[in-house]
Amino acid sequence: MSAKEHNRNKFLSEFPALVNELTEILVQYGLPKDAIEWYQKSLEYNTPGGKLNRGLSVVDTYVILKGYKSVDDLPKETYFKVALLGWCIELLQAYFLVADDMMDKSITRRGQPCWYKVPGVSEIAINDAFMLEGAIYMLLKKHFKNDPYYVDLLELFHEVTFQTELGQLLDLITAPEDHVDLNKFSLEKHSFIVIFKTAYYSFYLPVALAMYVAGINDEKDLKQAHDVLIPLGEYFQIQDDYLDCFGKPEDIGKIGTDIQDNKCSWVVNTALKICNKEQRQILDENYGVKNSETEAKCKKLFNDLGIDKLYHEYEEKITTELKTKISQIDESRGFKGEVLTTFLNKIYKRSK
Ligand code: DMA
Ligand code: MG
Ligand code: MG
Ligand code: MG
Repeated sequence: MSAKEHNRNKFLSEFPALVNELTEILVQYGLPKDAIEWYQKSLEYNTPGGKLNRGLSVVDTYVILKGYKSVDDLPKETYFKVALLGWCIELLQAYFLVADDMMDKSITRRGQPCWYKVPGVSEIAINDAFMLEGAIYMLLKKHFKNDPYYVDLLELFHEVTFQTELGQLLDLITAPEDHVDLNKFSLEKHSFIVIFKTAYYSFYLPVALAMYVAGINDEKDLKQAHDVLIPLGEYFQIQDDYLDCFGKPEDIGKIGTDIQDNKCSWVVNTALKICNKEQRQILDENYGVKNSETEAKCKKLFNDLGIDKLYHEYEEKITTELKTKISQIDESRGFKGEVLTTFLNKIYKRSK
């Protein structure tokens, strides 16, 4: 087994105990058995099935900041706490995804039907999403209440959640179902949307959490981390947009919906920037229309425009820029550029 698989399995093995803790809360409240089983099923269906990059990153970051050689060198109690924070991000992610899939009318997620598509769930998924978020604060209170950085953790989760919701708001209102107006799109608007809806919670949050636990939390260091992780998160969501159109469902575990959903994605914004008048007309007539023929016409146009090549050029350019930024990190107070390099290596040229 590779070290990567080992770390993932170790992290996964913490999850059942957290489900038990959350179950115990419902038992204490005296909830009936069917409600307890429903919550357990929602937790298990929606939380552990993904790549777990965000959750694992809390552990990886802590290990690097504290100078441990491997995850196995952490004291048991410390491992439990950083892994728990990792699972709190995965719960946050589960909460966003359950809601996102309803709002985006998606079909599959992580290679299985979206939660709201599971027979008998439908709109109950809205409340299930809230309860996935609620789990974070029950767990934080139980395990961090007496730590000096407890309020920092709470404020960070709350602020990042709000930022993500602002990004989702802008993503949704820029993609109205009944009115396609490509003039509303731009790469600048795209940048704003993706920084808010993805970069904060997926990239800044895991590192900032590990920094608080490690006690390396000078404002200057949080800013250094932020200033690399936000553009890195923007790059990650540009990959997500690219893969929505050009990725294989077997790889990404979901069927792309951005074209039919009229999304302000990197792909369409890049096309809008370089297309001629006739091509623009094709987009005006076919983008955001809910059927697979119009979707195929858009995909053909994206191929004709060489979006694929532009994407690979973007990927090389941003990677070089980020490496330069990372090389300039001031490590005098204990923060380490290696934390950021590890992140970059995880996503560079990803296909899933
Ligand atoms: C992702 O946006 C953002 C959040 C907060 C879930 P998206 O709709 O592009 O994600 P996906 O492609 O995974 O549905
Ligand atoms: Mg979506
Ligand atoms: Mg979405
Ligand atoms: Mg997407």
